[in-house]
Amino acid sequence: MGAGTKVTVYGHVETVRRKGRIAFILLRTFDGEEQVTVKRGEVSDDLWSLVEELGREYFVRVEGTLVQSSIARLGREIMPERIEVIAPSKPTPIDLYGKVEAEWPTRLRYRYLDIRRPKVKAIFRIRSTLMNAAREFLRGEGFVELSFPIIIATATEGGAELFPVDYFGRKAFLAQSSQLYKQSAVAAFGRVFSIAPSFRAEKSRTRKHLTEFWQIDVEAALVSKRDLMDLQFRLVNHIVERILEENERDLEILGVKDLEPWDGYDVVSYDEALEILRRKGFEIEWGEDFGADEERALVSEFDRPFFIPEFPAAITAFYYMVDRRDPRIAHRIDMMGPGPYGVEWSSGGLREYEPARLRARMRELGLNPESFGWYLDMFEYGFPPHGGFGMGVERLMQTLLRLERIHEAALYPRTPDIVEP
Ligand code: AMO
Repeated sequence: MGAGTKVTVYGHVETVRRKGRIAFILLRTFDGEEQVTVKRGEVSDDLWSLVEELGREYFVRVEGTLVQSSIARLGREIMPERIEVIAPSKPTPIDLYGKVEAEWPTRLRYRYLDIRRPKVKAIFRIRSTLMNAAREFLRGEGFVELSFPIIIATATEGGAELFPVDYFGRKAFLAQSSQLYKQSAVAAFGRVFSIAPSFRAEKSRTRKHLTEFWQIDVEAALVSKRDLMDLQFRLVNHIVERILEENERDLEILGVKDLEPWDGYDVVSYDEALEILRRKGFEIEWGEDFGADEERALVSEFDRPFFIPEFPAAITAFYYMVDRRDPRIAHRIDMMGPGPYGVEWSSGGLREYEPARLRARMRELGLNPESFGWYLDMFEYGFPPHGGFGMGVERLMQTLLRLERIHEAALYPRTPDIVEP
């Protein structure tokens, strides 16, 4: 749009400032903002009196001429010929414009209004880029995108964290992950992924837990642990590059200045991670998983992503492969985001694909192999060695966008306390 162009814009009225015979309407459009400058005498009396009636969040249509202006804050302004109120607004219960945000619980209560704020919109435009970039990257690497069932009959990530579904009188659950299904598909396609919601009935009220979150779930035949680490590293860097290309203004709105692709990643053994933590005063024994405090302390030591490429077998899920020489170790790989906003971004690893070993492993972990009927059976039919990972979309956003709490990365976050709106 150049100077003096006829335009029609739609938007919400943010402010109307009147200075004598001139009024400035700041309009929030779907993808930015516009200033409408109304001069008494130059517009019809009807239009001038309509300006008097405009209130915040009125949704209006403006027809006029767009002109460049060196004094307007946006460098341009619209001189209106017609303004039409399409939908008026009640006064909003939260301030959508001020620098000071409403308290988080209040923002959530009115989330449908909160998401109109430029900062919130910036987060979700970036999320849109992230989703697309992940898809684009994985397809480029020869992965086939599939959709797996959301209503399933088995726990995949621990029985206590299931949301039950009454499935015509039978017991079913919301999927905790695509784990069993993505593995099944790898024998057919070789390289598969899905981007889908996961549901965990965890009563965790932390800065990094949601009860409904999205995973980039990836599985590949014939991969090494190094392949899995490289793939994830390149995936994350591709996402970062795309965000930098497509969301410059959004990053500015969010005040994120130092996002850039990383020059590499570190690999930190479980034992080394224990050492770092002990040096920092944590009392943690070999065999324990890292709690929230430990994780925070660990990631703050790093300024680029790192992988922990093995874990004690006793604390890893049944589907991870146990080392053939050292049964205390399982080939689970966690990818950790670095820095003050760092969190675990993904878990993954090599899978057990020999049915007898898998059965024994389930028993060891106190699971009943009988309840994994089809999943165990499928490994009897020429199943290729494979591995994969599940990366949390909101977790990744939390680190990249420096979000204090993960909930800000979900349009309508679900927590133990919140299921509405
Ligand atoms: P895991 O349970 O570690 O592994 O989940 C994978 C990733 O999903 C994210 N995540 C969460 N994000 C927000 N809120 C939660 N409550 C939450 N729980 C997990 C994290 C985590 O790293 N099937 C395996 C993955 C695999 O091995 O392929 C799994 O689900 O980013």
